[in-house]
Amino acid sequence: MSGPAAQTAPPGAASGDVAARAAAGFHAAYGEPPAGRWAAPGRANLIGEHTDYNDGFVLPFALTLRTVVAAAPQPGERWTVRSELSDEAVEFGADEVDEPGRVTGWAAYVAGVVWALREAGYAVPGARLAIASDVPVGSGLSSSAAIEAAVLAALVDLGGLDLPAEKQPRLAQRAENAYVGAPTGIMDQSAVIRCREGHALFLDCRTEAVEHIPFDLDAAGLAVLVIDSRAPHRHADGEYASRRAACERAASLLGVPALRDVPVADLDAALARLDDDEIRRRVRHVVTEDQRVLDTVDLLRAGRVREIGPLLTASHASMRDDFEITVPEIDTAVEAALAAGALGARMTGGGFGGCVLALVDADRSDTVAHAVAAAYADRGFPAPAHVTVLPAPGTTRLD
Ligand code: GAF
Repeated sequence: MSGPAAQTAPPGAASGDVAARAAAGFHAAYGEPPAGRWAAPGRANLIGEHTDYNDGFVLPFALTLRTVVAAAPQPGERWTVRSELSDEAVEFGADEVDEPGRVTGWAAYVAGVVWALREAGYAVPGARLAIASDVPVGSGLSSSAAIEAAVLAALVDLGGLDLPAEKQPRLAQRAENAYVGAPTGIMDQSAVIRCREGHALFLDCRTEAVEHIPFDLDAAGLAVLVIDSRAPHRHADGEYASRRAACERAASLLGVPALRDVPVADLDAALARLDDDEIRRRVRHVVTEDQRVLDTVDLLRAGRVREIGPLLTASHASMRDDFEITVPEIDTAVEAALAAGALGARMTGGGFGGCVLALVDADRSDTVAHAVAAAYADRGFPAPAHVTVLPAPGTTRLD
C-alpha cells in the first residue's frame, strides 16, 4: 500500500515481485528451485460483516495483493517453512503437528493446515516451503487465510490429494479455528480460495453455495479505494469472540438455529422478544446486514453498480452503532471519504481497526485518499495508507 503522498500502485503491480521473492527465498533456503508456486490473495469484503458465523450472506472479492508459497516435496513426514516474516526456518514433524499449540506464531497457520489435512484422513506429503507475501499483516485483509489457502493448494497438488477447491475453505477454516484458535467464520477462506477475477463472491454461509457476481468497476467508471486505517487492533480477538457469543445467545433466545433464520420482515417482532438492549442491537445489525447483502447483489446483477453506495454506508452505520466494532480512526476515514465525494464507504473485515473501503468515481480516487489523509492529520492520527483495487482471482497455481 502507498502512503498518502504516493501514487496508488496499479493493481497487480506487486504480484510478479512476490512470486519472484518466493522462488528466490526457496532457492536461498534449500539450494534448489521449487517444484511449483501457489498464490492466494488477500480479500476485501464488499458487504456482509459478521454475518458468516450467523449462517448468513457475504459478498467479498479477492485482491491483487497475494501470498505466494514456493514448495517442493521432502521425504518423510517433515515440513520445513521459511517466511519473509522471520529470519528463522521453522521445522516440524508429525508429532509436533498432531499436538495443537506446539507450533506457534506465523508457522501455526502452516502447521494448522497440515494438521487439518491429517485429521481429515489425508496422507500429507512432507514438504519444504518458502512464503512471500504482499498482503499486509494485521490490516484485516485476510493475510492468515491467504497463507492457509496457498499452503493448502501446494500440499494438495504435491500429494495428489483428492480435495476439490469447493471443499478447501472448510478445511482451512478448521485449521484457523481448532489449531490457531481463532473462532472465525467461513468467509475469508472461501473468498481467497473461490473468488473469480472481475467478480464478487456471493456466498451463502449455511449451504456454501456461491454465485460469482460481476463487479465491473472499470465499465462503470468507478474504483474501490482500500484505506488502511493503521489503527492498532484493540482487543480484537476477545471482542470478536464476544460478538459471536452474543449472536449465538440471541439465536437461542429466539429459538432459531442462527440469526440468518430471522427474516428482516420479522425483525421488530424478534427484537420485542429480547430484553437486553445490547443483544437487540447485535441482532438488528446481523439481520439488516444480511438484507443489505441481498440488496447489493440485486443491484450488481442489474448492472447498477453506482447505486450500491448507500448500502455500503448504511452497513458502516450499523457496524458503528449496533454492532459497535468500529474505532475513531475508521469512522474518521469513512466520514472524510464520504465528505470528499465517495459514493459509499464502510469498514471491511472483523473490525476494531483494519481497513475501510470506499466506492469512488475513478477520477476522484486520489482526491478522496488525500481528504482522508488530511482528516487524519487534523485528528493527530498516524497517516493512513491506501491502494485502489480490482477484483482478482482466488488461489491459483503459478507454475
Ligand atoms: C473476520 C473473520 F475471519 C470472518 O470469518 C468474518 O467473521 C469477518 O471477520 C467479519 O465479517 O475476517
